[in-house]
Amino acid sequence: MHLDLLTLVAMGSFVAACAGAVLLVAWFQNRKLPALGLWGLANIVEALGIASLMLGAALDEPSWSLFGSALLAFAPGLIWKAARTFDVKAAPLILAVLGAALVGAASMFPGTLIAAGPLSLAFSTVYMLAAAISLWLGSNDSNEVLKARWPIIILVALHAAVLSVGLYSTLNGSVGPGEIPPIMSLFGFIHFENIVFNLGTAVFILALVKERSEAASERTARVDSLTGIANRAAFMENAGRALELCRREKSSVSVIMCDLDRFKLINDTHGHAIGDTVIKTFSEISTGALWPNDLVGRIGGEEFAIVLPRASVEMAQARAERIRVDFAEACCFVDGHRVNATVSCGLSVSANAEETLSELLRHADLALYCAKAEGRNCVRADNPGPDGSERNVIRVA
Ligand code: GH3
Ligand code: MG
Ligand code: MG
Repeated sequence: MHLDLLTLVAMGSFVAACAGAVLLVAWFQNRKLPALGLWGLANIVEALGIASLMLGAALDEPSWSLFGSALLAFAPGLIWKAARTFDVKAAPLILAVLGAALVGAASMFPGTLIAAGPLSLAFSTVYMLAAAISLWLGSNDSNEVLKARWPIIILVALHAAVLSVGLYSTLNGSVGPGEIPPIMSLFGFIHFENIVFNLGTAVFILALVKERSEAASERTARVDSLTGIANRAAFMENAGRALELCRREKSSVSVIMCDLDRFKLINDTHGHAIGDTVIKTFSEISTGALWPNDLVGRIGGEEFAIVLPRASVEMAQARAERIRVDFAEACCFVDGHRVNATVSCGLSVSANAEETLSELLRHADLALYCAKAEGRNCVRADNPGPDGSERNVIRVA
């Protein structure tokens, strides 16, 4: 089968239209992903642009060629907008349309119609470069690592490079007006790369969106919705890792269990909304008292656990005491209600982190039980006996 450049160009238009349709369907299914819609629209605009150029050449009608060149400058503008929208950055439509508008405007003057093609290529190169840079800058966000971002950055940057080579060759006059270059030429390669670009970016933008939504669901599954801190599962996982680190370092580790006092009564007296505010206030106070490697999690309704790596018993006691006092002060009044909420804390310490997390939590729980039994609003520490076997609970405050 003999493949000529015109057939390859027509295939490029068809592939762009198909890729655009797939992305638009994906966007219709989830309207919260505007980047997909914009990228799909860009592909459709490009398909129409190529078709218009071909029509212009076939009919020898310059207005179709001009329209095609303008569309081919608009499509990369939309890709730039899509890339920025994906990272929630501003991308005014006027800037995305600017290239197409200037291509159209520049061709209005007598004798300048010939400039439409190169000008369109120049804008396309700039938009692609800007899109690649924007996607690359987005990868610096340490809260979100998306593997599928890199193939897109590479494809977009490569496309910008190929377009710039096309622009250079066009300006160099390597192809005369109206002349169709052979398939085995630079222009054949450019159109082939265009097909790879449209197919590749469509696949990877879908993968990127999927990766982001999966990462978001995973984050949501690990965070307590009321307080925004780690939930039980995430806390246990993180705490297990922190404990393992302390064990390897043979450093001490402390665990504090906190349980809000007579919380059922607070709910019954002041309502569930006030109860929720009290829980949120406790989470804010305990988070504020943490040092960089400390961990806190909501492990039950009104129960929280804290892990303090490398903390001695004195340090853990001081931290628990500070949380207790600050919380009692903050929750004296809540939204105009005299709530007088307090918290009881139990803590356990392991000198070289040899105990398991569940053992440490159990010992902290025993100390917490004593704090409750001894009147609440206090801190008790579970203390290993001198030989590490016998344990007794000591009064802290
Ligand atoms: P104690 O001092 O012995 O700990 O008594 P308590 O009343 O705090 O303990 P209890 O276990 O009897 O009650 C806990 C209450 O916490 C019961 C439950 O309705 C309430 N609770 C659990 N989760 C939430 C929540 O998300 N919001 C609110 N407002 N209340 C909650
Ligand atoms: Mg409880
Ligand atoms: Mg309680």
